[in-house]
Parts: sequence; C-alpha cells; structure tokens
Amino acid sequence: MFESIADKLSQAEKIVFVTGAGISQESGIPTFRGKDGLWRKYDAMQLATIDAFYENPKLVWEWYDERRKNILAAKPNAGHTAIANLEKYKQVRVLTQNIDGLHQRAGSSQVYELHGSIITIKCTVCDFKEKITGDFSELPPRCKCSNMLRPDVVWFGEALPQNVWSEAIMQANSCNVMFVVGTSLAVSPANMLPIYAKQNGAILVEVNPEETLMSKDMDLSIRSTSAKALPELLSIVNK
Ligand code: BJW
Ligand code: ZN
Repeated sequence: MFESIADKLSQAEKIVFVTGAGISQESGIPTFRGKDGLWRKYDAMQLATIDAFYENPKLVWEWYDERRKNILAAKPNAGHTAIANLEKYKQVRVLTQNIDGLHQRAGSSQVYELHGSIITIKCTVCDFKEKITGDFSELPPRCKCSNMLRPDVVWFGEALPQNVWSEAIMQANSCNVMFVVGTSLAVSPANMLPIYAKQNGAILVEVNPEETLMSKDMDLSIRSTSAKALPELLSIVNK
C-alpha cells in the first residue's frame, strides 16, 4: 500500500497524523457524515452549538452522556495501535478532531485534541474543569458555583482551544509526512492543517475508503479503512 512512498517514510523525521471520526469507526463509534453518520439521525445545529445547549441542556446532555458511555465501552483498534507503535521509530504527533480519547488509550503520547474531550466537563461560567469519573445524579450537572456544567468539546461557532490550535499549526508546518486519516475535511479550521503541511514541503497521504474534499491535493490516497491500512506502515518504516 505504502510502497510508492517507502523512501520518504523511512527518511522522515517527523510524521504527523490528522485524524477524524473514521479512525474510530472500526471501534464501533459512529462517524458524523456519510450513510451511518450521526448527522443523518440528529440535527447538528440542535445538538452541537452553544445556542442549542442553552435552549435544551437536558437533551444535549443526554446525547453526550449516551455517547460517552459508548466511547468508554469501546476499545482502540489496530489503526490507533499502529500510530502509537510508530513512536518506536519516528517522532509522531497526532492532531485529532476526535473527542473519544482512543489515541491516548492506544498509547500515543503526543495527542492534540482539537475539538476537546468528551471525558472532561467544564463550567459555562467559571474556570472549573474536571475529568468525569462517575455517573451524574442530574442532567444537566451543576457546578459548585451553581451554573451549568457542559461537555468540554468544541461546538460549531466556538474557537478551538488556542494553545492546542497554535501547537497543531506548528506541528503541521514542521512535519515531513502528514497522514490524513478518517476525516471528511468538511470542518474548518482543522481542514487547513494539510494545506499548511503541504506549503511547508510535507508529503500528504490520505487513508479513507471514500474520496474527500482534498483528495486531489494528496500525494497518495489509500482507499482502505484505517485498521486495515495503518498496521502496514510499521513494516515499511521498520525495514
Ligand atoms: C473512514 C472509516 C474507516 C469512515 N477508516 N476512514 C459559526 C457558526 C457556524 C459555523 C461556523 C461558525 N464559524 C465558523 C464556522 C465554520 C465551522 C465549519 O467548519 N462548518 C462546516 C461544517 C461548514 N467551524 C467551526 O464552527 C469551528 N470553529 C470555528 O471555526 O471558530 C471560529 C472562531 C474563531 C474565534 C472565535 C470564535 C469562533 C468549530 C468546529 C467544531 C466541530 N465540532 C464537531 C463536534 C464536536 C463535539 C462532538 O463530537 O459532539 O466536531 S462537529 C464534528 O465534525 C466533530 C468532528 O470532529 C468534526 C469533523 O468530522 P470528521 O471527523 O471529519 O468526521 P466525518 O463524519 O465528517 O468524516 C468521517 C470520514 O471517515 C469520512 O470521510 C469517511 O469516508 C471516513 N471513514 N469509516 C477510515 N473505517
Ligand atoms: Zn462554575
């Protein structure tokens, strides 16, 4: 699969992965767009915006609570594990749009969560932020300051965490190879990262069973799933 870029891969010092919902699909976590995607069943604007949250916090919280339970019951798949194992041979950075924590659970040590984490909550008013440990006694949960707590994720119209975003740009600008895995690249600003990498001379490789908005910009497109394709990377880098 990766033979045509074998030399580039073995010479590369730093490999950056930009990942999206598709990498967790084989762990049983649904994607957003596409035929079995969440946005087919739910209206994004009624669940993933701050206005929707204030309009119906209980509904939004129930959706996140159910997804969090599904995510905690899921396991990283061979795609996540291959990326984690690549750290034995290369500098690896993971810039993920996913909120599921599966890269970290697979063992990746340098993960930048562009859209936050479903395992963390934060206050809508004060600076309180904490990892969720058990079940909530009521939804929406309340902060000690009495205001509502919300999932620590980035909704439409909200800025990405600034330190994470600036680090992501630095990593994109300084890698030799960028893998774009399991993302439709429909959402900005994350979809700018491959452009930054390319402008700085990196080669771009896409792993996605479907064509995406940026397939034409890729140096190589692997039309396969991530759990099938990514383990092959190790055998090439390891040669
Ligand atoms: C496989 C596979 C297998 C399947 N193997 N592959 C104001 C209002 C409204 C919008 C905006 C606004 N200002 C700016 C915007 C633009 C907006 C945007 O991009 N909209 C587009 C949809 C048009 N962006 C934003 O709002 C962002 N914020 C922003 O720009 O702020 C500006 C600002 C600056 C300063 C101050 C204030 C504001 C924020 C975006 C946040 C996105 N949030 C979500 C929800 C997160 C929480 C949650 O999970 O509930 O993030 S939306 C959703 O989409 C989620 C994902 O991370 C993101 C990307 O989706 P992804 O990962 O690409 O998934 P899919 O489903 O699209 O694709 C899956 C792919 O996998 C497919 O290609 C499959 O083929 C493939 N696949 N199986 C490999 N086995
Ligand atoms: Zn508070």
